[in-house]
Amino acid sequence: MTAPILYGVPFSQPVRAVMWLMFYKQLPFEMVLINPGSSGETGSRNPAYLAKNPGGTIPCFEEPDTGFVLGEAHAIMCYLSRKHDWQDVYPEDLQQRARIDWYLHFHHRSLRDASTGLVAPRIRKDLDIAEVTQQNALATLTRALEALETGWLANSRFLVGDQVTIADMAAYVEIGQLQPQFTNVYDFESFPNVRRWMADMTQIDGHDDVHVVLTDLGDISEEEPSMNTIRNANKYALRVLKGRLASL
Ligand SMILES: N[C@@H](CCC(=O)N[C@@H](CS)C(=O)NCC(=O)O)C(=O)O
Repeated sequence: MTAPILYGVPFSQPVRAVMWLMFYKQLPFEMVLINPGSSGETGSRNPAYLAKNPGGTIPCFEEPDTGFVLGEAHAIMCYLSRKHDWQDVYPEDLQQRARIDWYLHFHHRSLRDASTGLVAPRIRKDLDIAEVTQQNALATLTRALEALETGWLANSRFLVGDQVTIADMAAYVEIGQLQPQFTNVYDFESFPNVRRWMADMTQIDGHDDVHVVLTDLGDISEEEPSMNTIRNANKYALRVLKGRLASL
């Protein structure tokens, strides 16, 4: 069987979620660099890539043996979990699985705004995100963190019970990136349950592998990185990831 391909860059949050799952389950894959928003040869807006993923977003997943292609991080994670029967991260029990799906749907208009409000304005200058959009995203993020703090994480170790699932990986790649050891652009002081959960997530296999890009980029709270710095961090992380993939 030819290894599946994951298209994207390590800095992308949804790409990291899919990579994390595959590292965690030790599923070998090939990583192909696709730059979000670019129409160049390796860009997500290039016709060759749009033919695979008409939405023009990363990640995109491909199985060369069958030509099967799939976009959307959560769809890819659910597909892989079902295909390989990874019941620990996506249990077959109808209600447990439905609760994970609940979070995965909730995510898109809630925690995802961590990137829109705090990270993309510093990293994706090309998107030119309006100040009002950033403020709205920040308000949405704070409401979502309150929901995690008083609901999802109030009575269980992980988002859905005491086992890590794909819901945790999807959530962490958004808010984990904001922590002091990475971009350092949000104060989690008033969210102790979220902080406790983030600390637990750093111990999950694959965490360090998929976060190399953020460790390399470092704190961006004071000084915004140049496009060149970001490009180099992505390239460096890709080299490291490829090295780790070779040993899977
Ligand atoms: N809902 C999508 C979101 C994917 C997404 O927004 N990816 C960004 C990069 S982090 C992207 O490809 N943006 C395309 C662009 O900027 O044109 C998923 O989870 O896969």
